[in-house]
Amino acid sequence: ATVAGSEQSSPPPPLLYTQGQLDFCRRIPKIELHAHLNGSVRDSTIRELSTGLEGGAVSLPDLQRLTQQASRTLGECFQLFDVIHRITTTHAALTRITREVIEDMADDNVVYAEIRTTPKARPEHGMTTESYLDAVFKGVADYYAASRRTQDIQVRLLLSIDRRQSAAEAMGTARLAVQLRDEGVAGLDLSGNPSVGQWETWRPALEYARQQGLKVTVHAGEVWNPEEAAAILQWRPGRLGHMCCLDAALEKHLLDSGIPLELCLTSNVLTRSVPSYADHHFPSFWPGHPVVLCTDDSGVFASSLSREYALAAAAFNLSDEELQQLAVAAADYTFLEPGERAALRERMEAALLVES
Ligand code: 6MZ
Repeated sequence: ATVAGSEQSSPPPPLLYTQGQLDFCRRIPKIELHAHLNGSVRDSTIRELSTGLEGGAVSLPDLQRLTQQASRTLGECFQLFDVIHRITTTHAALTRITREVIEDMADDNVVYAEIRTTPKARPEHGMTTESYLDAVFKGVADYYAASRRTQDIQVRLLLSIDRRQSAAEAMGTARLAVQLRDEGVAGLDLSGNPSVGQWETWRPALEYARQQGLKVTVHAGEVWNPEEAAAILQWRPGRLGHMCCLDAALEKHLLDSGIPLELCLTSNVLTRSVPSYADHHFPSFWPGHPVVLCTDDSGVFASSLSREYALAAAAFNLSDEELQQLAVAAADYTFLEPGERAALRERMEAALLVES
C-alpha cells in the first residue's frame, strides 16, 4: 500500500531491460486496453500543431518545459493535458492524431486496441460532442484506407467521462456511448484528475450505460482515497484502472472481486502513484488475478506497449513464456462480444512465439 500525491519531480532511477527483452516484446502480438487518445499523441505532432496557433494558445516555453520533462507529477500531467487540448481543437487535428495513434500501435504489433477519449464540444471551432467523435471515427477510417497490412489491428473506442464533468454532462457522454454502440464504441470510462470531484456525481451515468448493456471501466485508487476506491469496487465495474493506493482490506476486496485490472507501470511511476517499478503492485495481483499491461498515455510518458512489457519483464523477472501468457490473457478482458473475443484469443494463440 502506498500513499501518492507527493509533488516531487526528480525522476525515479532508470530501470534497465535488455535489447533482447524489448525485441521479444515488440514481436509478440499485444492488446492495448487503457490508452487515452490525447495522451498518446506523438511529441513531434504536438510541436507541429502548436506552431502557428493563433493568440498564443500555448506558450512555447511552457510546452517545452512540459514535454521535455523526464518525470511528471499528476498535477503537471493534467496541466499538460490542458495544453494538448488547446492544440487538438479542430476536427482535422483530431482525425490526424487518431490515425497516427493507431499507426503507432500497429507498428508496435498491437493487434487489438480500445482507445478512450472524452468527446468535447468546442463551439468556437464549430465542434459538438457528436462532430468530435465523427472526426475520431474518420481518423480510424483514414488509418484503414492507408494501411497495407494483411492482418490488421482491430480498434474500438471507449468514451470517457471526465471527472470535471457535471452529472448532466456525464449522462450526455453515457447516452452518446450507448447510441454509438454499433459504430465501434465498446464501452464507457471514468477518468480525469483523481483529485477532482465525487464518485456519486457520475455513478448514475455509469449505471445508465450498464443498464443499457454497455461495459464500463473506472479509474480508481490513482491517489489515496480509500472511501472512493471502496465505493467503486462495490459498484463492480467491468474493469478497473490503476488501483495503486490500496490498504490491505481494499486489496483483499479487489482480489476477491476478480475484476480485471488495467496496469500502467510507467504512468504510475512517473506520476508517483507508486514509488518505483520494483515497488509496483503488479506482483500482488499477477499471476492469479486478471491483469492487463497498458500504456495509459504513450505520448505524455514517452513509452509504448512493448516497452511496458519489457519493463515488467525486467522488474518482475518474467520469462518470454510468461510475457506471452500475459499478452494472450488480455483477450478475455476486452469489451468485445463473446464471439469476437474468442476469435481474438485464437488470433493471439496462433501467433505464439514460445510454446508452453
Ligand atoms: C486519469 C487520465 C490520465 O480524453 O482528451 N487521462 N485520467 N489518470 C490519468 N493518469 C495519468 N491520463 C489521461 O485524453 C486525455 C484525457 O485522459 C484522461 C484525462 O481526462 C485527460 O484530460 P482525451 O482524449
